[in-house]
Amino acid sequence: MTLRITDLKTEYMRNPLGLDERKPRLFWRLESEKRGAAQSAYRVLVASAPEALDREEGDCWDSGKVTGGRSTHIVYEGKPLKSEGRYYWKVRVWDRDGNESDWSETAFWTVGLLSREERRGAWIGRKTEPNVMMQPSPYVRKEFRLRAKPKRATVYATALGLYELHVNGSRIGDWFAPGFTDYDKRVQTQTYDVTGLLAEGANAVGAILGDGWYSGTVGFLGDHVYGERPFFLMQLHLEYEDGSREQVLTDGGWRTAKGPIVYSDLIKGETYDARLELDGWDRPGFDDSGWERPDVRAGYNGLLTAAIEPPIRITQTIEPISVRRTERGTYIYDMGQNMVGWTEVKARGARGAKVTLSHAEMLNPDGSLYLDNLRLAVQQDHYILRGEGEERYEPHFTFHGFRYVELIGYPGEADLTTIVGKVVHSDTPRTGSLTTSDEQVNRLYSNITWGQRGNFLSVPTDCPQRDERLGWTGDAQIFARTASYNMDVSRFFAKFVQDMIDCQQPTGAFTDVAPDAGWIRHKMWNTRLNWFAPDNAGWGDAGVVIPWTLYLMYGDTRILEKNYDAMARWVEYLRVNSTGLVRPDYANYGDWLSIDADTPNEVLATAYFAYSTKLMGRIAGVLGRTADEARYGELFEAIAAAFRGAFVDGEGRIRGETQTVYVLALQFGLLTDELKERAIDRLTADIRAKGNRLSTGFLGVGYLLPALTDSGRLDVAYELLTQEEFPSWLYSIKHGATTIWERWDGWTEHNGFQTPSMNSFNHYSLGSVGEWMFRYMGGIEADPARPGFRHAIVRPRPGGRLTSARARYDSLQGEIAVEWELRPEGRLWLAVQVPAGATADVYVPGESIRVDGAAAAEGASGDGWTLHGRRDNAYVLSVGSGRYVFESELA
Ligand code: RAM
Repeated sequence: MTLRITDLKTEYMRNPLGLDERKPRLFWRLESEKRGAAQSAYRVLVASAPEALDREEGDCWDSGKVTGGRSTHIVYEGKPLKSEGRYYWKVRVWDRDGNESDWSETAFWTVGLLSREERRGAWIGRKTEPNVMMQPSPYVRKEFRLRAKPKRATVYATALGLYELHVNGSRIGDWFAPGFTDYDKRVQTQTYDVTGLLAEGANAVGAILGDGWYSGTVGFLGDHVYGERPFFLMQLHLEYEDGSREQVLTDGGWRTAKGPIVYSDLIKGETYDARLELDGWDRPGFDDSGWERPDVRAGYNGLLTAAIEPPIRITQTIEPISVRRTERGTYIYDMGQNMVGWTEVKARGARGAKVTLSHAEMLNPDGSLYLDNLRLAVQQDHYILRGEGEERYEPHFTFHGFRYVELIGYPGEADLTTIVGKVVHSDTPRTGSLTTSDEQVNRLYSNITWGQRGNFLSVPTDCPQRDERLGWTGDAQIFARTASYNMDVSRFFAKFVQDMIDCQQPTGAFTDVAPDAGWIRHKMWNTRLNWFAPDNAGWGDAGVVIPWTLYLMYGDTRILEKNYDAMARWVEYLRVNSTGLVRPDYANYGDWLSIDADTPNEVLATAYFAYSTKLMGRIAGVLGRTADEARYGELFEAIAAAFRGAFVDGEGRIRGETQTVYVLALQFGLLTDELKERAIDRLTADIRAKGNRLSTGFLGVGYLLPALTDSGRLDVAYELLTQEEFPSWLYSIKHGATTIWERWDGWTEHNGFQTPSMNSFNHYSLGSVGEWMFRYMGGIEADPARPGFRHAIVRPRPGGRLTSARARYDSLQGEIAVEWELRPEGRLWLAVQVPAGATADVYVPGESIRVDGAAAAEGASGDGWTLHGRRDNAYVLSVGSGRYVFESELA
């Protein structure tokens, strides 16, 4: 048996519940000890019961033996799926010699409620308290009797707002459900299997409701953006052994009351009065006679869709590394890491005593919390003690960005065990890792991943601390590739693309934040803001760049198909709103937060117009739309020519003469060969003139090191990477940064803190250099012709002061690992690992190559590998799966 099958997934998830996808896609991985192991055929069986699979009967679908190596995105083509159906599946494969594998383990998925008529629960809420600005969080509950223990019990739940579900005394599910969407258009629903929690006789179900993005504060857009107060909708579907069914639905018969959560707001923090706790409210037998009847909402016009985004979870707890008692009698903790989430505190004290937890990213020079950059956000949680022994508290519907915590009003002596930090974000499993011989570069990589963990919370937010935390599209697109090396963001970004489409303007313009959350309206009202453009270059383009990135990294063609028309409308919008294919010079964000290097808007916008068009051509090609492919290809060439005509002079100078204009022109392919030479000379001259320093903002920074490396200036790329003087990545690290800062000059020796009106210390955009670290330094590159790493291009670029690097990427096929080390006398040692079922082209730089310890000549081949020849001072080999060791001599 040469191949083993592992990691069965449906729609990128392990055994997902409540899908509403009518043709879900199936995934598996292969394992083998043999080099070059690959699948030559597969057979999938899908059945309505596991027993049928045991008999090798696919009563829902039997794919038959299908020839081919594909093991991802296998589209279910069986019987139409039914609401609430359960589908079990397994797969068997054949290797290249025709050997049959064992059947895989059985996996399953369940289907949610597919039709609107099945949504029978009512939206219930609680009327607001008069004359109260910040409203208490409503509790809702229902008690019911079951005639027997059910065979299966499934909850379908959602809220306009946030909900925390409880069943018979247990808290169910994750945090911040149902997530942030444009609630005017859609809300996601979650599905939970609660079979194990229900019993014969009395049972209770309930929820605590939060305002969240629906009715709480959203960024700087104020509160009540979508609605006045939260509403909850739930259906509990029960199935008994005898086949009979029953439902418990939210309706006017439920009960509601306020409880201990005095208020809880994403941006404004929480106050919790433990004296008001409703002991036993989520268990049967609780006396709710004093509770009110809920307020039932008339209806909801938006769509209810099964959750696309991964759940938000606590993924780590962090203990503080130090604590200091201040003169005021408060305690200031250092968590040792700028993190996002909240703190849990334990206390013992008198009834009514109030403990406050205040959170900040930095300290002022006098050691106090630096709160200035929070703007209107209040990162404080207040806990009022009940006065009965040890009490523990953590907040419900709020989160903070912080490294430091001030504990105020603490009864008794606090120490390092008094608080613990909880790291909270969308649970996108880790897929990448990078370590090098250089501690600072390692720290930089760590800061990049912390920036992602801190900001991927339902949507990719710009920052987690101030009153903003919005899904800025420009930030997301420049970081998308880095993000997808670091973590499995397949569904996270698929959801964000949906958010972008939901707020695409009738003109075709993609907005600069998504969900839009009334931002467009806000821009129109607010004279201070109405100079913003509707279609910012590098922001709106996220609508094309992100789907393309998902295709490249995961091989997802459905995301391209599904959104093709929307993407085409964006490119058409750009075309119509340009003159002679040159985009206008009106206000936009430009190369946001560059350092004394303003890139002219029209240059930037025309370059991005070309880039989106180029990607559209490729996307059309992938989808077999050949006429469109040709049309976009021609349009791209014409835009590139217009760009050169309008902005590039005879000496190859590009208008603006910033580093960014050169790197964009190079990376987007806007220049002729001759102009390319000049551009790279001008770019390096500018970097040299600045003392080997960069000046790029959000957009330029992502392409800077790739452009240098692709143009033969790997040396300059490494110099920038390891530059420690301002502005540089390592400058912040030299000054203790544990996350990527919003601005190169967020804090400098010469000026101290930047303006508090915009100074986040946890913004991932400038961390887009992570992409270069994986693709070039580590050398793990995707191949657009065989996307999703069915075929990888492995081309590590040792250089700079680094003497070794190790990069790993857990692709859909399995783990790809590259490890290189410089050994004495200029020798390079390189180990490459390719997962079963995948292949790679490996570029080994240097002279006189050895493969697996033996000298090899061009044209040679061995177990799993063939050495083809030389290109760009490197040996080029093709390899199958397995681990290979190469050695060479670097010049
Ligand atoms: C800032 C945001 C974001 C950026 C926009 C243009 O307010 O933090 O990062 O995309 O401006």
